Amino acid sequence: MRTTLAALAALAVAGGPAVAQQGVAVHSAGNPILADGRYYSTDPAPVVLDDTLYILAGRDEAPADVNDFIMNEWQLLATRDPAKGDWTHYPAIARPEAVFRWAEPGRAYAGQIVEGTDGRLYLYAPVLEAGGDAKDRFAIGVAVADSPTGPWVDAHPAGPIVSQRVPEANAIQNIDPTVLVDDDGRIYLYWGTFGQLRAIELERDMVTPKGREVTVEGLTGFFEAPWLMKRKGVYYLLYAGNNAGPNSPCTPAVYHACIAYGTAPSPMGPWTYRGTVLKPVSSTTSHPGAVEYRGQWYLAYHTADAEGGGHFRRSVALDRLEWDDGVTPPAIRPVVPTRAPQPVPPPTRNIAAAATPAASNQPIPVQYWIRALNDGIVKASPLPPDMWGSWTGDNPAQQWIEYRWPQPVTIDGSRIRFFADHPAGSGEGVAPPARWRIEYWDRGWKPVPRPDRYGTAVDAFQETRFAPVTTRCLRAVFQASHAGGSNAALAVQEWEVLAPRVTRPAPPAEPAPPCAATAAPPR
Ligand code: FUB
Repeated sequence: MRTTLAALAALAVAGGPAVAQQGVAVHSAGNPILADGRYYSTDPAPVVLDDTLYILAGRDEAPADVNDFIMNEWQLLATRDPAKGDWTHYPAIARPEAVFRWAEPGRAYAGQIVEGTDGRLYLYAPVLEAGGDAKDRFAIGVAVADSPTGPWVDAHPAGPIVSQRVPEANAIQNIDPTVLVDDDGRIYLYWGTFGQLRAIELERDMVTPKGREVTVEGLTGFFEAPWLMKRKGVYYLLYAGNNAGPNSPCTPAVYHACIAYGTAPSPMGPWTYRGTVLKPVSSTTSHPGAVEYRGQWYLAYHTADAEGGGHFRRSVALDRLEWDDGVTPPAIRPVVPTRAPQPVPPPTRNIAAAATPAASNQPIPVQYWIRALNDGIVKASPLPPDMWGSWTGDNPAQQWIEYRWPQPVTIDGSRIRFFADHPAGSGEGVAPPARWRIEYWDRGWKPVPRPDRYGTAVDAFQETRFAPVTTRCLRAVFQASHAGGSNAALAVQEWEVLAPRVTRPAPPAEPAPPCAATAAPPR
């Protein structure tokens, strides 16, 4: 890159067609880097320029109860000492419609900045192409600048370099570009989502296709968010994978993603799947970017862990990425995600966190996440992995969820939060139960004594008080509002169980065993 950091700062104030911003100093106590919820940051793409580690990120702006990618601009984080946590934040370095004459505002999805062979910087940016009759109008534009903070100008004013029309017709969603400028100056672009991965070589001008667009195979569970890089002559492709299932090395719940990777001996493949780099994070999407800075490799990704965070209010995190050079090709060791020190939660009457959850429907459909029942997280607009549920399959009219504690506990109340997307009795989607009850184990399942009420309303906790019982297992037994089959679906976002006094419940070291000799549903 031709510019120095001092020149960058001057350029940043100067502005331009895509108005660049001056940076703001931010101290981060750990992950996520921006944690206070003022700015959400997503889809990180790290790049080292002038001995500075930059992270290009999108910006989530969805309200807490909106499940949508509201993303109007890209932002930038910069540091010379990631361990110290001193960052400079450039909150708005480019907007789609300001950079690309042919683009619509919004949907500033996952981009990447790379340094071209000419020393200038190129931003590969998925945006919505205005007009046109493509079924999916996402397209990849390329902007050029001399500073990562901009001003960014369209490097290919004729339009996107990839769309459903160019360089050749395709029927995929053309987002999530990743670019490698190889040691020999050749340039490779990968992109794709929803299980479709494409690659193409580009000319040295960084925008003109060279050869054909190819469909990439061999990367087990590829979902989206490819990240192409090279180390010691080996090509690596990191990506968000979502091959889900109870024994999946990636993720048990289909709405979640792990970060997986593969290797190849040449930039266009063939690719061999190598394993998981990062387990699923707290947001449904996961998105990798990896880079070496001052001799240490880092993985950038995003989570829902910032204040007020969510699946559409994500925040960038950065952790060390280590290599196993004792194998061929060198392997990426699983990344250990870290978080800034968290305040000790106040003592609580809710002892659900100390229990192992279970449910009558086995296997639980892969979009749900039974551990959501007692994770303490309640969302205004939850997605399936935020809850236990029974949609799909052949459900009996009666279903249950259960908590098992390692030792007997004394309890006298419950707070449950049902989810529904259809009213009771509609026979469609997920509905609240017609009625329900709580049972405890005492050499058999028995109704809790003197329950005061069993509310069935959704989107608010329904509290039930009962006379104290001491037990190791507790069940909520639901009668679906539909007679059975796939229409008898139920869902619970959170289930709290209350002890008479406050404690600090800790998760069980090992899954607690069932109380009943058999796991047969109660009568
Ligand atoms: O941020 C929008 C989309 O979410 C990205 O394009 C995907 O990679 C996922 O992170």
